[in-house]
Amino acid sequence: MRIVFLGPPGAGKGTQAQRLKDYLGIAHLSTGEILRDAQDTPLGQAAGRYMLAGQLVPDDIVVGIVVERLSEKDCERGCLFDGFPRTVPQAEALDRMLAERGMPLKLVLAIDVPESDLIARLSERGRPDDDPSTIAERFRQYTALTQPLIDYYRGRGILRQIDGAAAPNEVFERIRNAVDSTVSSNSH
Ligand code: B4P
Repeated sequence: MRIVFLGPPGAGKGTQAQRLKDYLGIAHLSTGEILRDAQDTPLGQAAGRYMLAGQLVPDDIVVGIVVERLSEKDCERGCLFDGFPRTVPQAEALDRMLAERGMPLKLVLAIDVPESDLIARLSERGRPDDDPSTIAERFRQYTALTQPLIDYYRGRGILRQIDGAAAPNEVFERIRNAVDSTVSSNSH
């Protein structure tokens, strides 16, 4: 099973991907986490400058990371893409990578949360890229570059929108229902 988590900054992609990974027993690929873990390397330092400015890291850097991670053994059984793709060129690159492996994308979960809730969540978390002006830039980048992916995947019939404005356990129940119904319709 290949699943993408889409959503604005702070929608809970990382929070829910952790739970779904445990539920399905498949690999979890978070580009944000990989980039943060690489902060002591030249690549991580280059990426960190974009992240601290609230901007997306260039597509070639991110796609390179995903190509490498996807070739690891644990991704053979399936993978949750958390925060990737975030641009149309990244989505096209993912299509090519999965086609080469004969592993089509089955489901895209788009988590919706009102912007006022997102600002409150991120301000509370307090990561270095969670200060007010950086948050504002991250929202601008999301609207301009990532939101078009909603239509990209809706057109394929694999998009499910999830209301993410609830407690994490409740949001997970909604996600689990969407995943279970996709699994059962794929098995027919
Ligand atoms: P990410 O690491 O993907 O992070 P995010 O969008 O900030 O957060 P996420 O939606 O995962 O929210 P979380 O569960 O943590 O990206 C960070 C940066 O990396 C990007 O800005 C970009 O610069 C770069 N990057 C990553 N991928 C990239 C790509 N593909 N291309 C280019 N650049 C890329 O939740 C947030 C907070 O809310 C937490 O404190 C959590 O505890 C809380 N929370 C979660 N669910 C909640 C709920 N239901 N109710 C209340 N609080 C909740």
